[in-house]
Amino acid sequence: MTPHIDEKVEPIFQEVLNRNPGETEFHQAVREVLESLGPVLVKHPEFGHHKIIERICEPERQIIFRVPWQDDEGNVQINRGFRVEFNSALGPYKGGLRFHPSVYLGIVKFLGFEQIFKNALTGLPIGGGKGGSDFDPKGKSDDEIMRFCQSFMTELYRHLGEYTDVPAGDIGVGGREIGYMFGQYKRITNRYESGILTGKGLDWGGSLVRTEATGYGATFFVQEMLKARGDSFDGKICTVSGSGNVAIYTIEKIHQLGGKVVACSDSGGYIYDEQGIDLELLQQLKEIERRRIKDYLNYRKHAKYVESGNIWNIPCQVAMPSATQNELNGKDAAKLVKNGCFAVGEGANMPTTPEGIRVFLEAGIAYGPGKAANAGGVATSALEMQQNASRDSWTFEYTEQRLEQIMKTIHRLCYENAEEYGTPGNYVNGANIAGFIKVANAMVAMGLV
Ligand code: NDP
Ligand code: 2IT
Repeated sequence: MTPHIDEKVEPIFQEVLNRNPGETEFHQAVREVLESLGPVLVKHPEFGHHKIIERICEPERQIIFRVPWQDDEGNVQINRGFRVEFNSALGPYKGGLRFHPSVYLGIVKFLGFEQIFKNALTGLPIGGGKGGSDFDPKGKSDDEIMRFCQSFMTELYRHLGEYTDVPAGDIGVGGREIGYMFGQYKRITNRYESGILTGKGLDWGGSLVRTEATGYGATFFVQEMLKARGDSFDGKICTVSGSGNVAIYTIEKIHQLGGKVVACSDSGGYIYDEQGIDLELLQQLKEIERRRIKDYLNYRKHAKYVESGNIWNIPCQVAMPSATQNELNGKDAAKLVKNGCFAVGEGANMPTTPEGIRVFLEAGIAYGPGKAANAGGVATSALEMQQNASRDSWTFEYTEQRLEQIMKTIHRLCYENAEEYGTPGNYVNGANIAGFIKVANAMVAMGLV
């Protein structure tokens, strides 16, 4: 059935459009959730009475600030910083920071909005938020990155707290940036508060498996979708877009589970390696040397690099978009389905356009939306918070088991809610409904706040 907004919900969506002009990604993310909620209001009239949808679409707090810093040539640079504290019904605001030139309020709000439902699905006590900056880390020296992070944190620190708001990484923010930001927080406040950021280094409060968690978790989610259809990763040809944190550990876990990833990409193009992506080489190029994916060819002569190429043209059985929003459109989806793809798991946030989603749902393939499939990252961040709170650190094996169990539970929740609300197999509805109901119940219980 083609997704549409129920007539009771339509005026709420119109109001969101009016109140947030020009924020197209935010509109897209809200529309997708609201399309799932018509039947929920029928079963739960109290949510309508308490105006839960209207309240959930309005962030609790939005912070926008100037980030001045000096580059290596001594020039003054100005960027814009954001933190949108969207919803704290289930716990402190939790969600990553993105450093990318495309960042503006509409991107931060779409990410923060989706984070509310994603975090609810994890079953852990975390609310939803997101932040970042239009700063472009590409080509910057370590010193420049450090000065930027210090300036960014000099404003952000006053809004953070173990019980208030706990950021982490996202595009352009990894272990290095979290380190610089944690150092600055500690310096300004004179407090060693491990619980104010996640994704920390293993020697200073970080959790094992957090680096791997999003990619591993997304792969576990797809494994569950395949299991539900009596299938597995074994022998499957896969493509994974991106070559950053999420893509790398998606590739690793797929290989561990017996699949073969033949292509990955960055914003310059994709590489195709029919023997399977050489993960060690990819990690050396991307994690250590911070080079372009094109350089893979220098070491694997038989591979192919297609500049500005479209990775979704490559035939595969499982596709895992793990780069950025709207990277897979209706045409790409149709091509994937035509080429025999029968499972899609989103490591990235909102990588598939609404037309693409429609194609996947109409084709009846297993389609796991980002807010469910990539929840393993933030879930493991919540496990890092647990370890910090108890001044403990768990083993890799134990933490990975917890992650796998969480992903299984999220899959089951999505699967069951999709069935209960009359759209079996539709993980989009399942995720939106299951996440929304948890947050809505908490908001009703806490009164008008
Ligand atoms: P990284 O910065 O580590 O990697 C991002 C990758 O995506 C790079 O290969 C990058 O290529 C590519 N990319 C980014 N922006 C664009 C763009 N506008 N066009 C084309 N390619 C692009 O980020 P992550 O791996 O952490 O994040 C990837 C996705 O996963 C994002 O959607 C993020 O929101 C989501 N996510 C991340 C989580 C985490 O824990 N890190 C958790 C849940 C979701 P290039 O280097 O050329 O820019
Ligand atoms: O989109 C996401 O879930 C993240 N970038 C991870 C957030 C977190 O707080 O770990």
